[in-house]
Amino acid sequence: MALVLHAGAGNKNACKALIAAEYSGVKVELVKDFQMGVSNKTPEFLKMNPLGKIPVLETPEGAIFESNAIARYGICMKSFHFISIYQPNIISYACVEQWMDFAATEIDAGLARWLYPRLGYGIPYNASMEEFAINFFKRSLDALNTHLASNTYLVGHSVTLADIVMTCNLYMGFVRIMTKAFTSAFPHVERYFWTMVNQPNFKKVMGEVKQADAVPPVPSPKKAAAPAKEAKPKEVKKETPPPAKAAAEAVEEEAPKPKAKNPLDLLPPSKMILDDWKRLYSNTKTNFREVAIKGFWDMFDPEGYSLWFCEYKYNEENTVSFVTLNKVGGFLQRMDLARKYAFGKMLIIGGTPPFKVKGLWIFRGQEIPQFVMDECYDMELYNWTKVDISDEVQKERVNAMIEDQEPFDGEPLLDAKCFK
Ligand SMILES: N[C@@H](CCC(=O)N[C@@H](CS)C(=O)NCC(=O)O)C(=O)O
Repeated sequence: MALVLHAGAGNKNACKALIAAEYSGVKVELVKDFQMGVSNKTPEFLKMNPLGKIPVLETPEGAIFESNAIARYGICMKSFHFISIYQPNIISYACVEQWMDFAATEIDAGLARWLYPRLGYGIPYNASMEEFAINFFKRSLDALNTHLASNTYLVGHSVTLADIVMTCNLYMGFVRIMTKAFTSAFPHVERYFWTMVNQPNFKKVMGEVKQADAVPPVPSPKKAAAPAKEAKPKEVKKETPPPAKAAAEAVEEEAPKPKAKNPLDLLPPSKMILDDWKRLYSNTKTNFREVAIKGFWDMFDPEGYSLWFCEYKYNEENTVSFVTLNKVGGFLQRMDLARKYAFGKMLIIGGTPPFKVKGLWIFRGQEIPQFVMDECYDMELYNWTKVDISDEVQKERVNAMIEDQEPFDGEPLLDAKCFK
């Protein structure tokens, strides 16, 4: 009779048990009609795992939770597989345990610190914490990469339980957040991962695995968990809904309200038409100084618009180039709400880390619009200084930023992004 595994299909922790079962020949079946957030919160389920987490394996002698323990159980039920998959001596056995612990505490935990805030799971997103999480995770991947440079499998010369656990933990990273641009720095981990997921026993459970082609965007702060002081009493009493329901509710909460007029539309008309400037900027391909920069100052209306320099407050944390670029890209996406009232240039500066992020913005009005400060949380990650256009040095800095002048502040540009 098959043992029943309580989990949804595709759960990477459940995959450990299912793949281990494929290797050992133990029959394990997924429970029917499992519903995350519902099935694992019933009194019967909580008797099996008081944490209410999946997976749980029901056996004739009682239930087991913790995916590694379940996978071990599945393997140990067939003693000859215990030998082959755990290796035949104490040191190899210890090495299998070592890599299983490494997979849990370094790979899985490290990945969760990076991925979960982006998915809006519990940990709130924070740019500097993300930087830390990625560096922590890369250190673990580096160690794994070094080991795999001279080993096909984690222990010995065939698949062990350590490979099953490690691959399932890496799986979540490869499919959700670790793009090719990220994993190419760890070629032996890549080779190992793709070799493992293409083993027939893995493939039966995981199917065709497709690597993430983009890092999930940072959730908007509105959708992320609100701080306790902002929670309304009515909402506090509500039972936490399952993720799908929570997502549906979030959409409902954001139903469009009647739009109030933007105060910037009530300002006295300006002779500067921002769209004309954006067009000129985009269409000027040669003689940029003479055409675009000159045209900018001819058009610029210092009464209707203001110019601002910004500088990222935590430049010393910009140690990973693609994370820095993503951070700036995300900022520009979130500025979409200001497209009618703003133009911006963001320079990512430096030939080696840490990269410096500096920008120039034109905003309608004499202040940074309040709705931008309120709605785009990136704004507070930067120091903002109003440009004094009577100062020729500052004016020249504006020109250099519009033009992507290189070197900038004595350093090469990693990239320059434009908001228009
Ligand atoms: N260390 C546990 C982790 C289990 C776990 O975090 N399960 C998640 C799904 S992957 C869960 O059930 N979450 C539901 C909850 O937190 O209520 C294991 O390896 O089994």
